[in-house]
Amino acid sequence: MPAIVLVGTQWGDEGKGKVTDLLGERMQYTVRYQGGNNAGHTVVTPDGEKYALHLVPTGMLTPGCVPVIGNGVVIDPKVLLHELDGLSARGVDVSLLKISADAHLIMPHHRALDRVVERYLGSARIGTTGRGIGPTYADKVGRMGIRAQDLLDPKIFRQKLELALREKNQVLVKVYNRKKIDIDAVVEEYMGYAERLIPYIDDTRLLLDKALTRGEYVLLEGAQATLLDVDHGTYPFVTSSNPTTGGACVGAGIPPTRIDRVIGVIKAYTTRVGAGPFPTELFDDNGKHLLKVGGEYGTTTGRERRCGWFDAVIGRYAVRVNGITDLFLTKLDVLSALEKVPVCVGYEIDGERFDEMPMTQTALHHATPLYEFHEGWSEDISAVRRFEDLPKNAQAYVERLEELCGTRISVIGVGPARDQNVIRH
Ligand code: 2SA
Ligand code: GDP
Ligand code: MG
Repeated sequence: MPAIVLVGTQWGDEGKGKVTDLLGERMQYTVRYQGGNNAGHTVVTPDGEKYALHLVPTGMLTPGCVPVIGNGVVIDPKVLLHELDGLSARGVDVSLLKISADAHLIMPHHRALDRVVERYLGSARIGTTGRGIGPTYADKVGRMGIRAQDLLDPKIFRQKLELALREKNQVLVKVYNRKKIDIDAVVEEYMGYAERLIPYIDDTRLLLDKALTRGEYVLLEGAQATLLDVDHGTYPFVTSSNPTTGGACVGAGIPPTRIDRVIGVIKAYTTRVGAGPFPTELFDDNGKHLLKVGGEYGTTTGRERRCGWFDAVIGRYAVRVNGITDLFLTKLDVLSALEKVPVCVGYEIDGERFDEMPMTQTALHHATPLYEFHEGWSEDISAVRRFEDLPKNAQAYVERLEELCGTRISVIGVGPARDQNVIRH
């Protein structure tokens, strides 16, 4: 059963792109199973080339690996084609890409609604990426979506668009005072995309089933993360899909019995982009230090990420919700040169101690972190490749995180490049 799921454990940007790229060498297929071009995955290849991927699976960068955009993904065709063209121009072979016929399409009305709804929410805004993700998933669940397979038949495409816009144009004009969307223009635009995208459209769940039956390796590559999951995250400050392991089965169309390992990617501290509760967030110079040394800026929107200390309550929660078998700890190098490294081991909420994620969102908003203070290390660790060569205090920090999260930390990232890792198991 060689299907492996890779999930983000915190609020995203843990370094999933780097880890997927590293594992990609051993994979025959890598599959995106949720999200869309809200994702931003940075990969630095051994020759120093830097790629920022949004919609295509990271396996695209591994020669011979088949990249699959699963049914659970929402696709903005214009962005996808732009991304494919950009990669081709840099010499990447994009010809193996497969797109699920059931993946939903992000339409102009979805992008328009995402932006205008955020504006209307005012101080209650989510801080979305503005890419139309939420409205596209809303239409999917509301059974008013348009799918990749609809590109195959211009008549059906137009019918579905007319139906969707009958309602959405009213909303845009009457509720939000925006211009209505012109059906003919959208049909023409999308039929242009169809011409180029049709060769990639496939029955990806059958493809993956056959691959797994042959014993080939499939990596299910999560975007965003556990606390951004619409069911298990800090709702409503979440994305509109299920990045957690369960979502991998639904979004790729493979059963849970096929999954062998779940790798959780966890940053040595915590970041979040967008609004919502964040108990260990720092508003002082330490926060600025992590932002600067960690280069914590959104890969898609360029927004500054909020930064804070490692939160073991979140680590434990992610391990539990996803069934994580191995953790990949990233960015340990960013913590070098700190005198003390605090770790949040629990919360105090209205006088009560919590070791696990509180049941209600209101409680999480009131959580005060309970810290343990670890001795820091001053050495630059970016060239270290063996655990025993890490400074003793860094070793102790990793071992304590492992103990607090309840799962082994198999690999430690000490820099952005593919080979900057300490491999333990
Ligand atoms: P959306 O656009 O509906 O998915 O936004 C809803 C919330 O989900 C958050 N979100 C993200 N958080 C971290 N990283 C993401 N990808 C980009 C990156 C983000 C960027 O890699 O840096 O460039 O800003 C991502 N995508 C969605 C989002 O901030 C909202 O809180
Ligand atoms: P993703 O969304 O989880 O794929 O993460 P992003 O690519 O948005 O953000 C992670 C950033 O950290 C990227 O710029 C990576 O190149 C970088 N990165 C990943 N692992 C490490 C590491 O171990 N150390 C350092 N310094 N940077 C890392
Ligand atoms: Mg990212």
